[in-house]
Amino acid sequence: MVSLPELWIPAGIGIGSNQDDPVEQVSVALRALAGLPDTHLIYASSLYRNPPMGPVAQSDYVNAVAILLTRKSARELLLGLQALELAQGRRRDTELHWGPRRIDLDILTYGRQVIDDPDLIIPHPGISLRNFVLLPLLEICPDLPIPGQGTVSRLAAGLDGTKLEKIPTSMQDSIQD
Ligand code: A4P
Ligand code: MG
Repeated sequence: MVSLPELWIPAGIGIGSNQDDPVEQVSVALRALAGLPDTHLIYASSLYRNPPMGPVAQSDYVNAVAILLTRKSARELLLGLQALELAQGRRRDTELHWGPRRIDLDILTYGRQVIDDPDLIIPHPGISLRNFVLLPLLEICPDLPIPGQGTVSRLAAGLDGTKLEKIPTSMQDSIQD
């Protein structure tokens, strides 16, 4: 019997925090992503401090993005990310929609797949409007295709990055430990 090669899919992950030492929370999340089973962390962007988007008055966020290679299905990956959020102390029951959170892990892209289910939308619908997603993606993978929308570099052209402050590496925990 011929065994099929394992299928590894590149997945873009958005990471955000604005509670409980956001630099530390994002660094912890990157290390946790590096330890996900059936998954490799390929690239991690710098961390960027930036003002909150949306209607809720809240503290600044720290955002970053990562590229994984995974053998998980998109749905398994979502469950994996939600388990990491829970393990990191995210409390969905007390959160406002779009309000402050300790850690938020979103699937931005999963290969070239387009998924439009009630509980899983890929590509993430906010990508083209979010400089805190596109500019970190531009740093690590400008040629990444966002299905139906063009590449990261095309989407990021002309975006205002003046409110994104790159956090010096010395302030981040190393994710290589
Ligand atoms: N869901 C659907 N598609 C996906 C996907 N591609 N990845 C569903 C992850 N989850 C996905 O998510 C709610 C539901 O979305 C999940 O149950 C999942 O089935 P959530 O994280 O529990 O709730 P949420 O935080 O209200 O939604 P979301 O979409 O993560 O929030 P947003 O839109 O990211 O808003 N400002 C700055 N500067 N930086 C930020 O990171 N984040 C928010 C949160 C507001 N303002 C911000 C930032
Ligand atoms: Mg989320």
